[in-house]
Amino acid sequence: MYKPFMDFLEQELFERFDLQSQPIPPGLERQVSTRGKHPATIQSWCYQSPELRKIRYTYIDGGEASQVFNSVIYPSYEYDLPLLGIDFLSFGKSKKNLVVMDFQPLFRNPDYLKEYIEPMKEVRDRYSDLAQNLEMKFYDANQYFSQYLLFAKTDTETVKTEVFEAYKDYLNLYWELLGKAKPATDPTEIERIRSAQRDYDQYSADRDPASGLFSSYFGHEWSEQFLYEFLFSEAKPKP
Ligand code: BLA
Repeated sequence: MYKPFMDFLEQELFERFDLQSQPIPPGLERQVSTRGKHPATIQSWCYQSPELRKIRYTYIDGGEASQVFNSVIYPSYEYDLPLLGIDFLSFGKSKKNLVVMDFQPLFRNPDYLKEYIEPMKEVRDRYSDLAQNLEMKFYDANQYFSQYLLFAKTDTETVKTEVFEAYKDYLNLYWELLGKAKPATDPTEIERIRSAQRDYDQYSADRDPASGLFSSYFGHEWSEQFLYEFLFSEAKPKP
């Protein structure tokens, strides 16, 4: 379902960046669940490059029951760029697909939004039926999401066509913004960015709507480890 999206991202990354594979804690890189009716496999990849400190993506292949492609790209602490977030989900035979993609802003002051979020408008406007203004139940839409996120419930045919086009356009724009970005040299500024990325991890780990899904497939302990030691590894686990 979303494998072509993952393959495309991988290809882009290897073409554009000098990637170094990053270790994933033992037991978290790949796991097979036999708890449900059908086996489900979860597998993750992690890289870094000089300008991207963490690139991670995960694929859950549960056959017809579940297909998920999730990714976050964290720029190095010298760049205040938004994080690139991708969450594409497909559950059940009904083939309802939820697609979310955004440049997740670390700050919200007008200059920041003008520099990194306004450029998304043009792309978003080309795919206005994929910006559905759905309500968020788990997250606060005004915290780490932009005004121009792609957020849609749609059918499989649209995923293969329009969503894939939109995905490539958003990715291209992200590479463009990264290419133009000037790295900070002021340690105070770098610390401000580091701290904002850490807050994002904490916020995301504590609210991740996938926590229940991970627990049901792989158990509570594995789920907590996956969230706090891999997906959002700058976050501190709840005491
Ligand atoms: C929603 N994401 C969801 C849901 C699940 C996941 C199960 C709930 C779907 C539903 O309500 O039916 C799944 N989240 C995952 C998985 C991982 C994960 C499998 O982190 C990790 C492997 N989510 C992100 C990122 C974005 C994101 C990077 O992880 C940014 C684009 C967005 N996911 C996002 C949003 C929703 C969602 C906006 C709807 C949440 C809401 O209703 O508040």
